[in-house]
Amino acid sequence: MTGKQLVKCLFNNKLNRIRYTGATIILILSFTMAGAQYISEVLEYTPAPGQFINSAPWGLPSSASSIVGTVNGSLCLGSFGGYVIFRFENPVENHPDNPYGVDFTIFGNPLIDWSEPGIVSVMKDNNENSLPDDTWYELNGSDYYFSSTARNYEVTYSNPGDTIALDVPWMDNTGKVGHIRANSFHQQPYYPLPDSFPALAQDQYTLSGSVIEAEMETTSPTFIKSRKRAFGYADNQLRGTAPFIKPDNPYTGEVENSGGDAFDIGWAVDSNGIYVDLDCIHFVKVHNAALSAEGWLGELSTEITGAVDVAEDGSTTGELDMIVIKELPVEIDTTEYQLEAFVFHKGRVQIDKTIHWTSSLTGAMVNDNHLLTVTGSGDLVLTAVLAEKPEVKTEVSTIIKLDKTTSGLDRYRLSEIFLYPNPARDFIRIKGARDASVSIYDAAGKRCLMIQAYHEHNTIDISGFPVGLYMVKIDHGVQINWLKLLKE
Ligand SMILES: [Ca+2]
Ligand SMILES: [Ca+2]
Ligand SMILES: [Ca+2]
Ligand SMILES: [Ca+2]
Repeated sequence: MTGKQLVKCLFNNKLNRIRYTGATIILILSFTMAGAQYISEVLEYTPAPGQFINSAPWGLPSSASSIVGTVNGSLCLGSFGGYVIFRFENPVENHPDNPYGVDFTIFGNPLIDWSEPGIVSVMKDNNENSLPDDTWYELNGSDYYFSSTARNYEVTYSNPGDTIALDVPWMDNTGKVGHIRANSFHQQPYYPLPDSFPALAQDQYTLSGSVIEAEMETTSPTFIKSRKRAFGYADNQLRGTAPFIKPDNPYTGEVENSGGDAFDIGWAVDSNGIYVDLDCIHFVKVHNAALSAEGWLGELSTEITGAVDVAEDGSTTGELDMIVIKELPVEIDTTEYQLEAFVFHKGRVQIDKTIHWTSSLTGAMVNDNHLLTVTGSGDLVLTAVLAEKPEVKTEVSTIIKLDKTTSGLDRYRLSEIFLYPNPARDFIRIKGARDASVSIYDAAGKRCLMIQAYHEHNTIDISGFPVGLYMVKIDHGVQINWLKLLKE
């Protein structure tokens, strides 16, 4: 943050303090007290239907109040899209001396194998009216580049009526339908009731936002897992110990310091997915990012127990690089499988870094485009190592079962999909693409080009692109490939 930006943040803060308190003496105190801010006010709580909604302690308006001034409240957002908007009394600074670059921590109630990820968005009070009527910027988490992540997802929930728990039907904006299932543990209606949530329509309502795929493991019906995401989601990382102003390092799997989910304002992106540099923020929004119903445990629903900003501390250091790999299915029955792996530095994607792969299974190999090929069956552990920094590594595992009858899916041979020439100056073609949707992203994650119904003989004009590295997404519906492109 520049000195000028800092002054602007503090000046905004000063105006707010005067507006709220009229007491300049408190204003001076707030300038000298470092960190240690909890949520000061919840501005909106709009849950999605869910088993904890309409009942204490998790799903009433009083639940929203419970997360103010503490890290031990109890608030449930319900199913996908349910959200809460809160603020801290003073702006949260994106300060360069904050540990690991992270600026605030949100606490939830995750377990070791039970994550209920929420996506966090932030807003700066640009018009200085103390209202969240400015622009939301989403904080990009580890799963942002996965093929299963989507923006602008919408789910409409319909009220089944009655005064007892009934399945709540939903339909998404791709036409998919399902139910939030009623269970025997929670017998009140799951659709928000008018007494508590008078602003919500009683026939149906729609919630929207980015969606990620929950990584559910259901091979054992009595021990269902929802795997922890790598970084950047609420209700995901375990809690550590006080003081809570000293945060977890989000780029390591272990719990450091306060634990909980640490967020860096530097992960903020605009609606085009381009990183923006905010010097401070005033409002935070969390929405449940996953739509999933799993057996007797009920739907995934983000919980929040409080939030706190972090204290500046230039002396705290730790690993800031991370390799994130999309989890593999429990079993793979094909000789080729497209991996999705991304290198991050301080939570921002780095597409020019090289990953080296090693495998526990003879004959298994991963090429430069992260395409896995195998020649035989067995347990497979893949280790991805950052070439320039071997201590940064990530493992994924699966079981290769080639003898199993393969599905009837008409798979393309993945190794036959490649783009050429590469490096390229004016145009590229993608061999093996048939009626595919092709998108090209730049190093900032911005989509520069999208072509529908692409066929392998067509040329793609990239002559206007700036020189640099790009990621090309080739979507065949049944499968998605990511390839790197170097523009000269
Ligand atoms: Ca930061
Ligand atoms: Ca939870
Ligand atoms: Ca405003
Ligand atoms: Ca950590």
